[in-house]
Amino acid sequence: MVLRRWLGVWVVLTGLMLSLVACQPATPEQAFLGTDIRHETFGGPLALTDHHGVKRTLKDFRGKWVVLFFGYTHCPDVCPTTLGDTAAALRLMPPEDAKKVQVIFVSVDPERDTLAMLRDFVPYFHPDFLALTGTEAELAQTAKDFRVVFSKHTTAGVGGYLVDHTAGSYVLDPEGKLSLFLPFAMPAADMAHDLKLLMHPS
Ligand SMILES: [Cu+2]
Repeated sequence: MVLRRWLGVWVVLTGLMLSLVACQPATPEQAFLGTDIRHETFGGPLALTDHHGVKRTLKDFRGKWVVLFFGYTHCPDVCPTTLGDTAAALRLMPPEDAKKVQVIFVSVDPERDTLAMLRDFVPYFHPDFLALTGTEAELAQTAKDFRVVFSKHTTAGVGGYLVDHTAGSYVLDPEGKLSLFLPFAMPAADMAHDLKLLMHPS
């Protein structure tokens, strides 16, 4: 008899706990770790030339989640770190999800970043990454469209100058609209988390 009574209490308590769990609001894991910018309407056609010499626009990437980053190959820190971390994020994702992501690196140093240079640099991080570049005027317009800034400053070291540039990556949805801004030095696991949440909201 005593056992049955205790069993009854246990069933009631378990039921209560389950109903409490069911009433919990969204867990923190369901929030983006980057900045949600889905309400923003800026952006542009991204009309540039890829590292194979082919003219491209954002429309060519419809159906893909685009991770867009601006930089230059001589960058001593921010660009290699970001490209390496982004490649690591793709490797953390299920292959079928990673295939839906196109990483685009826009070079803002047309003087030194030739197509040959970009062909050597970008696929080193991941074979599917694509570099885009253009004339100074095209790049200035694209940077303005995406609210990115860059400026050269001379140094005594090899190469003669560095290019300060906006760090961090945009994520664009398969229709080409802004979704997230991922800050510089975001861990690969956090990037993978955000991309997964964008692809599979629930
Ligand atoms: Cu850089």
